[in-house]
Amino acid sequence: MSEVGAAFSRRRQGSAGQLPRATYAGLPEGRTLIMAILNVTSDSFSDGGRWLRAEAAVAHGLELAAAGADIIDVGGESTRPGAERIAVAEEQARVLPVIRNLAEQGLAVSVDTMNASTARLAVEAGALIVNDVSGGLADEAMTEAVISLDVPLIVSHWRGHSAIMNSKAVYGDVVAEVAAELEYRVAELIVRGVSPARLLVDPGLGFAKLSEHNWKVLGHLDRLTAFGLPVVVGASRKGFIGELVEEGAPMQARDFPSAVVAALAAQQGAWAVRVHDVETTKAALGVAEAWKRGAA
Ligand code: PMM
Repeated sequence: MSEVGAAFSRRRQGSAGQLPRATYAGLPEGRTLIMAILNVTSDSFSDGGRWLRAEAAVAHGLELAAAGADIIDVGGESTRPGAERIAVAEEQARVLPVIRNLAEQGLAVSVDTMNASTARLAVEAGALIVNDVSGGLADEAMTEAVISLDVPLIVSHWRGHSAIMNSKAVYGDVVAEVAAELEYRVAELIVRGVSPARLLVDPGLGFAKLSEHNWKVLGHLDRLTAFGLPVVVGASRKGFIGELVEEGAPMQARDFPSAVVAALAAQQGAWAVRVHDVETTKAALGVAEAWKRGAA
């Protein structure tokens, strides 16, 4: 077995039968958390340009928290299919003032970035979690950054940047390949020195995945929860959800089906769901929790 494979199976044996370590900086335990999306971007597919001014972004972050968000996920670079990269300095100018302000007001903040330097500055500004949709693959320096910062890292399944990712949505068995690639990535990070207790995984819905791939991966989410690591699911308002509502309907029409996906993901043991509409998600997660209590 390779060094990477051995590291993962050692880690797995160590965690057999235990629930994922999912206690970060006082975040609630025992229920699926709501990670609310705060895109400080000009071109995100569902809310681009709305929160580009720092004051507007901070005000929206506070609204999301008041509505019941547990974590505010602040991102400055759009990762919608086809999106071009932006300069790191531009990303930092967008997210850092917002993160600093929200963290100072006592909110739990994660930073959605593929850049190690942004992750470092964001954590200095008060972010508790680094959410890297590339799982550290886009920037060589990310692994070192999360090790030295000693912060949790959300590792998504990822095959390449937004500009080219749709061409990489080619699978024989999507469930097996996503699980294997993500498992390999996690093992690599562990071999390089990231503590397993600092890792979370995410199927990366929409990243090098067509609708049918997203649904397959969701339908077999147990393959990812079996890693024994906290699982984050980000389906909110994505194109495959949009296909369930009337063509041309406003983005908000995707919030109800997104919330249903959140409840189903919660039932499958998701640690957190990354969403736009906190209120509807909260109601849906309430159903999942009541159902779970009923089943206990
Ligand atoms: N999706 C997007 C951005 N960041 N982070 C995680 N952990 N999981 C996701 O699925 C994810 C993400 C793209 O969607 P957006 O434009 O709505 O932010």
